Amino acid sequence: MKATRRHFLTTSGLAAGTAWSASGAASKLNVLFILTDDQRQDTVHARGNPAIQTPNLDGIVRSGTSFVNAYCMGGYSAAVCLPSRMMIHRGRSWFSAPEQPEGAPTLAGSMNEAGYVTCRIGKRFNEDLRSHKPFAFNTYVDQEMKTGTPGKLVADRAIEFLHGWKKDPAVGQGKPFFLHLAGPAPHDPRIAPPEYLARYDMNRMPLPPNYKPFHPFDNGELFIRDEKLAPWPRTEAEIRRQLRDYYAMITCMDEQFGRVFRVLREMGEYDNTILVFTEDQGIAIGSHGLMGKQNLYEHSMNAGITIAGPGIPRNRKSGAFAYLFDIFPTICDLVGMPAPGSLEGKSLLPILRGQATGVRDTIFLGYKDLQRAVRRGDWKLLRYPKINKTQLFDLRKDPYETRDLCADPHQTGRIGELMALMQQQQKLFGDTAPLTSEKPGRAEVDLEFFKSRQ
Ligand SMILES: [Ca+2]
Repeated sequence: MKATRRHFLTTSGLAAGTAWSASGAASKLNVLFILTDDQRQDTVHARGNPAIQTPNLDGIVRSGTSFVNAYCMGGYSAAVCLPSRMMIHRGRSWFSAPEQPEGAPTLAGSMNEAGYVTCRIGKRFNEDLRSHKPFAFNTYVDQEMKTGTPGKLVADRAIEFLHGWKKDPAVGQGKPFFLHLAGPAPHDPRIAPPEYLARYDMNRMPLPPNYKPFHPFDNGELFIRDEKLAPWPRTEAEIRRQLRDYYAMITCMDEQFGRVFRVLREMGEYDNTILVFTEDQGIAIGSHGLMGKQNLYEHSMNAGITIAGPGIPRNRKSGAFAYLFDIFPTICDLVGMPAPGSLEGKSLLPILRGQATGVRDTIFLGYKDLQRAVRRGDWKLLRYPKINKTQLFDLRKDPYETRDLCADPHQTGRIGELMALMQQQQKLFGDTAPLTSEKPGRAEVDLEFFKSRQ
């Protein structure tokens, strides 16, 4: 382990002043990049949720550094998975990522250039298909939903690849691997084998602290597909049942990742591998009376990024702001490969090295032309342009966003400053959506309003 660490520090970008060698693979370390689907940041035991069992993901969290203020920036589509994954693989915001010309940089393309054997195993639907093309190996596993065992098909194919990489020169080519696992779990339909369902008592599943029977105003997307996964009012019993299914699915998926880690250990490659674990975005499941991810609350857009590997600080949390599209340049930096200069993402390596406490001071979020949010420090402002509504939360005192401070006269100045910051961020990312409507829609809703749409 000591030798591995020394090797890493002298061959990768983690060592200050180490130049990337253009002669081939800059580092002999492998990279395993796990991207889960619709997994809330708080559904990992080691991230502070005692109610869920995730021993294998816990292992990554305990052996690495977790960025707890990382975000999916939002998206132009109700299938937020698609823009989220496009941002990750193109290293750009959702405003500019779709306009990139054919041949523009992708994470897999950069890893090919860095001398890696690139392999992706994951879903096809709601993915950025163009970013799949540069992978040397790509396997679609959408049929995993039909097996009834979340994560199994991804793990089976990953293990097949790893054996091939080790034993078959045509696959391994004497190069380190970049293995990207992007399966469809724990996205709905939420199916888990009975033994995993049995691990959770439906009647004792903790409700989210911001649970509500229905969302208190019209955010513009109250009846999209995800929101129809439970009737109105959202009852405590229904939310507990859905959380039971969700947690069971995550525990099952976690055990499948454990199979992959076991193979890596048996091959002697685990300590020689950088692990990156994140989710494409979160989901509501009862929080704020919502079910889906078509909103900008923390439970939906906050996504943890955990990075573990030789030389990376262990069992550490960083509060630094990050976007998921920072992963692309960060991985490049970790393997000592210069990131393409055109990316909007920023490398988090200076934070991992302890040379910086942050690389961004603002987080800007958006969903279609219906919602915008900005965060600076602990303050988060959300804006709903179609109804001219604003919310202000102090995330330090109110991490679950339950006390809107917009009507507080002491906050008038802060609201003005954050609205100006939002406009500045719009300019920065090329977002032209209006923040105000001349003829705003009706904001008020009640239970009858929801029932009439059921
Ligand atoms: Ca997703």
